[in-house]
Amino acid sequence: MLIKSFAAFVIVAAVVATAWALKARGSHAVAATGAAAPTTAPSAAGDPAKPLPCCTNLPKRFATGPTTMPAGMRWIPGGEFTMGSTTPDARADERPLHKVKLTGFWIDETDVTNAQFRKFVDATGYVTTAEKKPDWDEMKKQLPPGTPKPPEDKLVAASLVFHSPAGPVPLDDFSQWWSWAPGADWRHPEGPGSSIDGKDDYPVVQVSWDDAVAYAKWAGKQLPTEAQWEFAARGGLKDRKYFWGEEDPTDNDASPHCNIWQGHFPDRNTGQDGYLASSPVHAFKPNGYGLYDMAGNVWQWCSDWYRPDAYVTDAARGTVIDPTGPEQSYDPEEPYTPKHVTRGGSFLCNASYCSSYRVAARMKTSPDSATNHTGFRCVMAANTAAPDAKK
Ligand SMILES: [Ca+2]
Ligand SMILES: [Cu+2]
Repeated sequence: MLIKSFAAFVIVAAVVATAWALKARGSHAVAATGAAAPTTAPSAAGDPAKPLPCCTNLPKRFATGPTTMPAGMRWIPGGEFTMGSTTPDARADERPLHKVKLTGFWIDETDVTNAQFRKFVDATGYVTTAEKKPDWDEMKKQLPPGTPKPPEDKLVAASLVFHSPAGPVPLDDFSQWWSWAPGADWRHPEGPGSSIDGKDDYPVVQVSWDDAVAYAKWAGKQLPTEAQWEFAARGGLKDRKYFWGEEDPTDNDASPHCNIWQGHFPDRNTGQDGYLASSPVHAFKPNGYGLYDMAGNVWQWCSDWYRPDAYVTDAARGTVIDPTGPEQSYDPEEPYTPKHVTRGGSFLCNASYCSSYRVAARMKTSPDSATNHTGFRCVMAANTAAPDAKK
């Protein structure tokens, strides 16, 4: 059964912490993927997609990265960029603008797909967070002191699922469209009765941050830092609002750039972009770096802890190099709940509500939360051995 009331929602708050974020930020966020492959190893000179005329025959010991292109990954040349946004629709935590310098890295062209995640689960027997009964002793650490223990029939394996309400609802009450759904997990993203049959090339969803990290470790990769994610998402464009430029998405785009919500959130989705929910990872055109779904489709976990003032701290340090985020999470909207950053927005994002498909938009979600619009992709350092091509 689904929890319908806000009160009941609060009770299971530890695993649904993201929903607060959405509510408080005016976002429904709780929440992508590929292109052509470089043919040469990355070098200190940068972009491996461009053969280096003078050093393609250098001995391997001069190379700084894998000598073969990791399958399904793209090389993001290092560089300096301006992180954050000050556009009128930018949220407070996207400010101030600050300079970031990054070492080059590999990043998955697409979000991790159902087929890829299945390989991981088949190989390891891994059980995801959503498939486990919540541990009240852990949950209560993330809740205000004195929060009563939920009834046993709510403390079951479950996850958050979006349901479109029948009509317009107040946008400050996310419980109108998020339900705590027993039986919802990565194989059943919308709960019992739903499945991922025929969706091998869709992004895996209903994965917690812990699940994403477990997958990444198995694949010999990592989750991207927030700075890596934003740099990669910008696709080589400088100071743009979207990976395609400045043009705001509309409900009638002849050629939509990404999978978001058209119509009236959350009760009427026209699906004008072709998808009412998530889309296959190659459904929309990639960005300038050949990366798919760096806006819309599903949110993507990053490695960083979330703090709203993270950029204030970074800006005070001058140009920051390969930042990994704050040492500890703090979200004043939910001070007891640690949260990691999510990026990219999802098929639920709409300009009226959160426009989180902007390259600088940030969201935050507790590590044990999973939803049917959150997935992830991985990165790999340049000096890592190329992982199994299929992972
Ligand atoms: Ca859509
Ligand atoms: Cu959104």
